[in-house]
Amino acid sequence: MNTMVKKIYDAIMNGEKEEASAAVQAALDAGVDPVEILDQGMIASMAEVGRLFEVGEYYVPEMLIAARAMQTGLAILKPYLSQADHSSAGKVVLGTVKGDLHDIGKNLVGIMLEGAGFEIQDLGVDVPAEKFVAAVSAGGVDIVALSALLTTTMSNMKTIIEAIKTAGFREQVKVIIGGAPVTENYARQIGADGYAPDASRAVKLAKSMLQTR
Ligand code: B1M
Repeated sequence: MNTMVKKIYDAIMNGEKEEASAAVQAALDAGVDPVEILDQGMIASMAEVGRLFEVGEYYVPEMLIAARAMQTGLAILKPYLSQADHSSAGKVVLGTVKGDLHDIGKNLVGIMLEGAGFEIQDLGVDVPAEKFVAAVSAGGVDIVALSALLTTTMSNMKTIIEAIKTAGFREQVKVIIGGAPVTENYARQIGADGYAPDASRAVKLAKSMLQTR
């Protein structure tokens, strides 16, 4: 691994916010590819944090400070990831489902979609079905994008799709889903229109959704 990228990886693992920002900036200044910074430095580091949590070496506080360090680094990286194409590809309502507070992946999906020209309405985390329905009923929404990181909250994606259907808006919007425990098969099972495993493929999926309309 590039030594500058390794510094970012270590700073996030150790939850060092200032070091993470400085290391991201230094890598950008040195011309390191932003996608390499994101994938090998930041996302890989969070995956290791998750593994350490799983084996009982990290606890929730360590996960939390690592997440804060990642968010700080991501704020610096954002303009480099979203080289905005202002073609107004469509409007996306985005959120992490009810009961779930994980927002880094969701934010990344938002940043990449914005960079691809989509207008984003981010409803945040722990978002109940009614809030998605309210956003869709306000009009102008092309895609509802749902994120879930917990196996216990995935089922709320289905609840949201059903609520949109009950409210009579299902034919007007495409629903795309993603997040670590989510699969293509699960998307089919709950009647979502599509699934993407990561943020860049979420952009491709969103674009393809609107082409098929
Ligand atoms: Co939590 N957590 N967490 N956590 N956390 C996981 C998810 C976990 C896998 C850790 C582990 O055990 N290895 C585990 C879930 C187990 C499970 O359900 N199977 C877990 C747990 C158990 C918990 C708590 C229950 C812990 C506790 O309290 N005992 C608790 C739940 C709180 C709640 O939500 N109600 C909890 C809390 C937290 C923190 C708050 C401390 C913190 C989140 C802070 C924040 O987000 N602001 C946190 C963190 C940081 C993690 C890990 C370590 C990292 C998640 C992350 O940000 N990854 C995570 C372990 C892991 O994922 N390996 C873990 C980086 C991010 C870029 O990836 O979010 O996967 P990700 O997004 C990816 C793709 O999934 C995809 O694109 C992104 C990449 O490009 N994607 C989409 C995401 N959404 C998409 C939507 C799309 C398309 C693609 O279309 C719409």
